[in-house]
Amino acid sequence: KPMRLMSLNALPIVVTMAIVSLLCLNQQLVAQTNDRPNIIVIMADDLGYGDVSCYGATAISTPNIDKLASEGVQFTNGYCSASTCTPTRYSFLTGTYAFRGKNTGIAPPNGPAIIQPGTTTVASLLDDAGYATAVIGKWHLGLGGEQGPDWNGELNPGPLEIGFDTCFLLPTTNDRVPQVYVKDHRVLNLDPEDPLWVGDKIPSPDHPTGITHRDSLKMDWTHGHNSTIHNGISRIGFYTGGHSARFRDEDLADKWVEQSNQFISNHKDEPFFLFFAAHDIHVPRMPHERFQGKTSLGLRGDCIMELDWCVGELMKTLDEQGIAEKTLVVFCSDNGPVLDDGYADGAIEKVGDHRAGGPFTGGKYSVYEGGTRTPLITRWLGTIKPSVSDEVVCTIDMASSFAALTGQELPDDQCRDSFNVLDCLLGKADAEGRDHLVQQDNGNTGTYALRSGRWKLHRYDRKRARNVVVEQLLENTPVDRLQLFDLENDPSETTNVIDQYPDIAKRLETKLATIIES
Ligand code: NG6
Ligand code: CA
Repeated sequence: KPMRLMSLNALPIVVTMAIVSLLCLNQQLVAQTNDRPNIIVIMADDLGYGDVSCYGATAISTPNIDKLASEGVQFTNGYCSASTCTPTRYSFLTGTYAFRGKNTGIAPPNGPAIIQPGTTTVASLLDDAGYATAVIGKWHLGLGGEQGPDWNGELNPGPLEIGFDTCFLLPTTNDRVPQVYVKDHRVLNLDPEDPLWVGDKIPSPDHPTGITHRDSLKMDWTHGHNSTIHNGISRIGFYTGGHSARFRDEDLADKWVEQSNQFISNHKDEPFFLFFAAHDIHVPRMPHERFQGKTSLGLRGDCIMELDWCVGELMKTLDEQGIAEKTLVVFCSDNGPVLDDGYADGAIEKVGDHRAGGPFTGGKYSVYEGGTRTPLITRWLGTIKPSVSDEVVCTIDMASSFAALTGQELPDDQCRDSFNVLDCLLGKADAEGRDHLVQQDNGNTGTYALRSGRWKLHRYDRKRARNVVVEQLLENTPVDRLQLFDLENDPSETTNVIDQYPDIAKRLETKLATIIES
């Protein structure tokens, strides 16, 4: 009896203790979730190492990107994995080298989805970790099943099938048709009475192209880009219809910022992941009127200014929402620079002393450093100590690093080329980056480079390399099949030292072949 009384007396205490411990557990969970920062990856398009002022540009000023760098880690050995868009984006999202995937080269206007549903991606792993996930901006990774995008129906699979909760996209790049937004699975504002047709043949004589109506263009083409005209600019590929869905090039950046700010504000109380895929500074370079003519570098410089403005706007939103200290921001580029990429926009004529690739040789389309060594900055106010890092990190490493940051396990067969360089990204002292990195130009072309410490081996499958000298018209320069450079003494890759160091070249050649074949 006394026992029973005691236990009855103890009951409220037990219940209270249970409630208290449940509350604590709950608080712990909440704390854990709060510890996980929001993540914004801002990926610029075709932005070179030397194109922003914190990386040495003097002909142009990029105050917002510079501020990001001064508040975070500025990498001097930051890379994207390829020197063209689609393979870098593929690798960034999947943590896998693009040469391992099928059809990972520059995607055409009607290209099907390249990343298959079920693949682990940066988005899917953050989705699993409880993040709200969005991609806003340029996609260029294909949409739809094997037949390609059903522009008037459901665009599936796409980002939503690989981990994004929502998307607001330009389907490819803006030099490719069509100029419409895709929101989730549909073309936005499409009038069913005026269906959108995208194809590879001239649709009708009354549909102007850059060849038939060249005089009417507001920006002339120089190579390619002479098919359907929209907004006074002829593009790659043909299309008709979908007029109510079409946008103006000049409004793209504003749209990305507006959509992003909305997403950030809607999700400010939960962890979110935003992939802000800018179109700047890809061709056609047609920034908003308020940026046109504002730099000495012509439209290419004006687009850099517009990109910098976007960065500033996003950071302002984080401040306004009071979440700047809860947000890890990564700024990067998808490949190195190119001046004339098919339109007469004055980029070469106005370049002056500006070196878009900084001290490096080559740019977009090339495996010289300028093709893949690009601005890379991380900022997490209050957590990251501002610094400059010489460690080697790559956009392909975001998958493993974000998995580590959010406590996600990666399946063994996924994200296999992604290294966990989280400590480097967070600017921790003594953190070590990658000891090697494969660079490629496009899809599965067979042209690669392997950086291993101070050494870099180029391996070409053809006799010429593209865009070695960025300040000239795109040219193909003769190259030897194998070249070795000593980045420590020759960061600009001017002198092939393969004859002096045959053993090192052999070691790197074998290592490269092993990675490619593994
Ligand atoms: C090339 C285009 C170039 C650009 C590039 C893709 C021609 C002659 N050149 O084929 O203008 O669109 O593809 O750029 O059409 S990327 O940054 O999206 O990879
Ligand atoms: Ca690009």
